Amino acid sequence: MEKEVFIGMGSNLGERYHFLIRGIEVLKSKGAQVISASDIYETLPWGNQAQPAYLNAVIQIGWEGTAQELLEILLEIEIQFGRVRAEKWGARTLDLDILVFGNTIEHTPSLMIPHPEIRNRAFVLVPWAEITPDYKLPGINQTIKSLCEQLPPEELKTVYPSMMPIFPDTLPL
Ligand code: PH2
Ligand code: MG
Ligand code: MG
Repeated sequence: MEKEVFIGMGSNLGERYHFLIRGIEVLKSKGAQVISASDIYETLPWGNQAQPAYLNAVIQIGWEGTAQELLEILLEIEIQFGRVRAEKWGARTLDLDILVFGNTIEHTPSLMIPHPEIRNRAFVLVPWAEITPDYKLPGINQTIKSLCEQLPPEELKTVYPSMMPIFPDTLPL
């Protein structure tokens, strides 16, 4: 049965916009059914602040396979777009995180779903609230909109709407 999955996308190196758009296209070619996509936001780096600003977005997809299969495909796509893992929370060309996978709750070293940091991150909650504000996180009886409203104001200030459309007619590259 097809699972409803949310994916957080981020890029802060090179052709950031291109990486997000192409990332979605490659994901589609691997069998993901793209249901909706947020706008793209420009966000200040969270964690290690000595790195360039990010572009972030959240997409909602339908996925027939397992979470492990999806995870492997996301890692493949990250590598295809030149990602090199040097340090935790370091700069990256493309980061694709499974935020939620159906109703699955799994906390193993290779897979943590729902993603444990969702509640603290404006760069995830703000784009997400745009596409499915009333969606309730599995295991937590709270909507995305309400989690967003609970973010500290200084955290909300790290997220700026970007002028970039997520589905342009022509790609920049
Ligand atoms: N991702 C991180 C670390 N810090 N900051 C922003 N603004 N956006 C991100 O996607 C991001 C981050 C690790 O995955
Ligand atoms: Mg990641
Ligand atoms: Mg991440």
